[in-house]
Amino acid sequence: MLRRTLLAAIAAAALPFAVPPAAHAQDIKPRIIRFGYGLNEQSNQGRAVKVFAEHVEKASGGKMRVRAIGAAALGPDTQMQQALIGGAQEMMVGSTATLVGITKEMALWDTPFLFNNVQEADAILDGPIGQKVLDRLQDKGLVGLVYWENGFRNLTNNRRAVNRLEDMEGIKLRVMQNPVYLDSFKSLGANAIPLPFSELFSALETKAVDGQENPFNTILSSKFFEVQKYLTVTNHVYSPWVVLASKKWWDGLSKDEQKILLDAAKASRDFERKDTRDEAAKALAELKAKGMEVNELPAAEAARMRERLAPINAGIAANVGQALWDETQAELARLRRK
Ligand code: KDG
Repeated sequence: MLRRTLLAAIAAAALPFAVPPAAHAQDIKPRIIRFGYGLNEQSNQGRAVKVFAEHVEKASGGKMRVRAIGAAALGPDTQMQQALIGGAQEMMVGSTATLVGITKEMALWDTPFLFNNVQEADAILDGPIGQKVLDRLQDKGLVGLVYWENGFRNLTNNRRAVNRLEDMEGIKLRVMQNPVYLDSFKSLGANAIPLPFSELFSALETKAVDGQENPFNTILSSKFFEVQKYLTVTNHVYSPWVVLASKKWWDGLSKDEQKILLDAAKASRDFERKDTRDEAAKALAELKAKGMEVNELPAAEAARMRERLAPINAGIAANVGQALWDETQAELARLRRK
């Protein structure tokens, strides 16, 4: 009897704190993650952010929700990077090339002709070297989760078909805000003009610039074919995107929440690479169908381009550190011996 009375008393005392399951669920607001990106929603970048969001919501049972904000509505890459560092925005995906002002080791990925194919890119980026570069972001207030594929970059312009290096002479070419891209295209004879991606279409449309360079996917999804006549296939550099989180925000998450985000980032990376490659395989034919005049830079001219750009590598090696440069070259040599 005494035991039953005691239990009843404890239950009665606890009553005010017991929250019915339904009310409990309503009381916990989902954690909202603002995820900014620069291309439009229909692009390979936009599709991959959607996949990331779906994974996060499913794995967290709705407790974490990603608000995907595209078309540089939260500003260009550099502005979003600062917002993450300050903790005013949770996540973004953008070019590694625009990160070199924050983490100099990111310049490794700007190296012209570094990768011969996507297999090499995946092996290096997803291996110890790629992780080492991501880790350098930590003391700058950013967490690099995974690399996505922007892709091999190609040249478009409105002045002339580029069949030999001399055809680059005097072309006002928009480049990313990055010293290697600036120096590379200056050394090729172009008048290189750094601009954020968000200003590129209007700069082409108003003829503030004559041309630009980007992967086929971006040329298609950003409708550059509407304002560009000539497309020259150069594959002059493989360009990664990187999925970033604010370290201020990330450090406040539980280990379970961090694992959900990292797992979703890896799943979206695998989706994005396949989606991007499938789209790129068809993009060239689509761009021709849209009226672009397409040519392949002849092999002899591509060799001249590599030769002309080779001196840039010494500057990159000094910038990223000779040890990291040598490790990357050695790993690439190993992969190519397989
Ligand atoms: O957010 C968009 C940019 O990060 C990306 O597309 C970079 O390739 C790029 C460019 O040309 O700016």
